[in-house]
Amino acid sequence: MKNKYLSVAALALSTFLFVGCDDEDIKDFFPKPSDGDSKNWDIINFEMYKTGFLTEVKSSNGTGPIMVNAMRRQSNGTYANGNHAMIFNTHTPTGDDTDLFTGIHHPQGYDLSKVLIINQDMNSTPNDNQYGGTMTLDFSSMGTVTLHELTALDIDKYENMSYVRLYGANNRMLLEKKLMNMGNNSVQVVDLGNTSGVMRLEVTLDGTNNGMPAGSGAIDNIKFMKD
Ligand SMILES: [Ca+2]
Ligand SMILES: [Ca+2]
Ligand SMILES: [Ca+2]
Repeated sequence: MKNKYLSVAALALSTFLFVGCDDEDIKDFFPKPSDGDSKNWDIINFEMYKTGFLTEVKSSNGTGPIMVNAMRRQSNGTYANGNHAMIFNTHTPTGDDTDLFTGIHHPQGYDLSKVLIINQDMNSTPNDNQYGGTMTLDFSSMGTVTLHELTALDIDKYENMSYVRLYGANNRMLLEKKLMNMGNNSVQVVDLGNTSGVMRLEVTLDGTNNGMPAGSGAIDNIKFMKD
């Protein structure tokens, strides 16, 4: 008898749960992955690298190499010679770049750990260049790739000419996306529209601050797939 009462109670409870849990509730509980997130994107997150200069990276799966270059703009608006692509640790900012901090107590709760910056000089201490420039990732060793998204850090109000641009064969521009100006330490995930046929990704940090060229910030978590 005891068992029978229990099974009746269980049936009543399951009926209650079934009735009380309509489709909307189920959707809320299991949020749908955004378009493309169900695919196995390769991700460049820079976590396998120490702080310092670098000229190529691999994805966290070892896909690559992807050639990396950073052109540094100078205070007079011209570009310096040399590749200034630098790995920066956002947990322990160097070069007075606390606006590139992420981790515990980040205002939006992001932890990007290692990111890519344009260094302000050729010294080995990571130090973000305040006058802007262009970071380039060249995927052409793999033929072409599809770009899903990237994450940008610390794009300030006065850096309002900052763009992500994707290029394919014959240097044709396939996508141009303006970065949002969200201020110090801000993190934004930039949708790259699952653009295929990409050979090169360029991120240009550009603006004007008190009459001087401006553009600082970092990139991370570039999600792509070989075509
Ligand atoms: Ca700095
Ligand atoms: Ca990272
Ligand atoms: Ca800043």
